[in-house]
Amino acid sequence: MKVLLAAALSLLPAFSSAHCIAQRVRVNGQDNGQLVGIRSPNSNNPILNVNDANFACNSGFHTPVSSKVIDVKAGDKVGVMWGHVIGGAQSANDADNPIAKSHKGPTMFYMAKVDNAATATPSGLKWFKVSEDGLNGGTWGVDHMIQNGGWVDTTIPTCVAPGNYLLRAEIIALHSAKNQGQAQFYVGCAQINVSGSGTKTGDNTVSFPGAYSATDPGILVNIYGATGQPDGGNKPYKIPGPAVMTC
Ligand SMILES: *[C@@H]1O[C@H](CO)[C@@H](O)[C@H](O)[C@H]1NC(C)=O
Ligand SMILES: [Cu+2]
Repeated sequence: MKVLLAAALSLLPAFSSAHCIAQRVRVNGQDNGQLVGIRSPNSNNPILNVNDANFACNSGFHTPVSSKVIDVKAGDKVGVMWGHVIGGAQSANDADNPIAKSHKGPTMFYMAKVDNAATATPSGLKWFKVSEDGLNGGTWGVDHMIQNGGWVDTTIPTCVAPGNYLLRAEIIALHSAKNQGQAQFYVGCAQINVSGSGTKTGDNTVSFPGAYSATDPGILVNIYGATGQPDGGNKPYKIPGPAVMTC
């Protein structure tokens, strides 16, 4: 019994360090390449504090940060790829690439209007939510991300005004989230230039940090049901943040 418990505990550090990094951007399936047009951190460690000063776009960037601003049209499908480390797999047959399977949780995208996406400071911006994928029939947004080889796509709303934006990709890993301060936030920001004839620069805008509280029902949450499965206890999962903008 003691031996089993010790063995189980010894697995925990490896379990919790199987993190991920946002690192590629694709437009309608066309990959722009590794670290092009995206601010990606060097470290795959998550942010744990919802009030972290760098909650918007992360910190500790791989340098030089890409000066590329990726052209997209309103209505285009834009995707961000996540990987265990920069480059994807850490080793051959890396079971924790793009992320450890334990890391259940939602995936989301937000956008914020900026003057120049290559140089914009991410703090103090007004972010609107573009899309979200939480828990549906026992399947999490992160499960879809893993099924898609690390890619998560979103559609740039057709009503968005032309111009530069930061596109914030986010994953929340909830495997330890029953304890306050243990939800893991992974973020990266793509640099995009939207063309089109829309006029909106957001609805239900929020600040990062500021939008989330450590005790939000989707952040301080036990995702394990009575059978020990990460099924949310068959209750609906409340994705943090504002409602998705509609056109
Ligand atoms: C954004 O795209 C528009 C339309 O294609 C173009 O005229 C403009 O120069 C681009 N701006 C930037 C900063 O890339
Ligand atoms: Cu992790």
